[in-house]
Amino acid sequence: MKQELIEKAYEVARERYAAYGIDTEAVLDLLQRVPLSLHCWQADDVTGFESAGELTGGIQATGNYPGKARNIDELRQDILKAASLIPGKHRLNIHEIYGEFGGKKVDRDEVGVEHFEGWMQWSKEHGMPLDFNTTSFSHPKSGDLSLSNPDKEIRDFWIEHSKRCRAIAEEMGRRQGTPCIMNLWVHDGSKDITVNRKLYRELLKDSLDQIFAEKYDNMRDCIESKVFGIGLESYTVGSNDFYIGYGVQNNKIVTLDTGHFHPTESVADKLSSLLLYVPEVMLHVSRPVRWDSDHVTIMNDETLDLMHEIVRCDALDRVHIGLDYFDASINRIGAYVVGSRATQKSLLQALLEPLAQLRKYEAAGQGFERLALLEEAKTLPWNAVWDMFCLRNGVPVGDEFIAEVEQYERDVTSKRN
Ligand code: RNT
Ligand code: ZN
Repeated sequence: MKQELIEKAYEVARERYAAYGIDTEAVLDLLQRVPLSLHCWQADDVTGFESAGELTGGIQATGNYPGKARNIDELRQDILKAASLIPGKHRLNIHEIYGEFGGKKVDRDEVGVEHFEGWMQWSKEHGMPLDFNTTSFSHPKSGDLSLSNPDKEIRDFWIEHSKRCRAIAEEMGRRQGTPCIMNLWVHDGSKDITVNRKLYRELLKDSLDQIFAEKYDNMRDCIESKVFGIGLESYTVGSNDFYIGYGVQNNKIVTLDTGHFHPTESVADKLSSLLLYVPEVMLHVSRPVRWDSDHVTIMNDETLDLMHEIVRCDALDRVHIGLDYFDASINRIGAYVVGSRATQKSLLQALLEPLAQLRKYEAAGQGFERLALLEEAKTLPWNAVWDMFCLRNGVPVGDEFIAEVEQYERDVTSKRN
């Protein structure tokens, strides 16, 4: 797009917003300072580098679009390509199974900082701080129960794994000078009617107590609940109630994955409650199509509502925005870019909301005026501000990134088989 056109449109937008008392320059500055935590697993359908075994743990990546990253170099190359098409500076969220194991069998209870040395160097080189995740799935000991397994040997195995992951996260955080956020999600649950529900939850609670016993300064723990997994439909040990209780009692960050709630439940509405009781919230922004299907995030009502709530709660410094989806049916780099940009576009609209005026109306009981302004705000020229954001960040404006993704496909990913 012509720079001149972008600048002209932005000038008009700036004036339109100024009429509502909104300074678009200040908004652009703010948006610039909000990193997304990009999930590394969109590049290779949650495969990782530990083994070529199947994905288990009640999650599934469907589709077989060609060109998936087959090794760490390809994965890094793809992530950098995606990042070059997303405005701003971002973080990278990796799972334990993405370590550099050098072709050796390193079991999950043997993993150490050395397996992430390369990642830490790479992260420094590219200015992408790391976040981290324990990995309970896709392993012979995953079964239906990991941290809540009544078999002490299996449970201890996963406790050891999780403790080691925290130590790795601590080292990442120490070196990058910004805390590494470590997410703990375990798939534990059962397919059919379960009569010992309390037992497994007691075990999970005890495992978490053991895992979190060591205090660290450079990493933060977050815990992620879920409604159900595939093949684990009747019972999830780490339910929403379970982790909210645990998070409140132990001052842990709670992770809200937008695919992990009942379809009509508003995840956005949870923020203003949770933020009263837990220190921070981590988001896994996804698009659940009828269930936790991990479709690519788009700028739909759910994503917009979520971003609006962060801003309305004045909680940009307490909510971490991570992405979590894995679509194997379309170009994977394109999937990264679409989901990331959709999240940022939603956040931008939230930042441009004429909130002061809306709140005045609300306080005065002027329901019609509030509704009317909310509707008008939807079509204010936020898109011109978005284009300016892209322009200033030196990334493609508008749909220009499509051609870049296609070019990369021709040059790089289509040559993989
Ligand atoms: C699964 C959880 C979890 C995973 C990733 C791979 O339902 O959402 O966050 O998607 O850790
Ligand atoms: Zn998630």
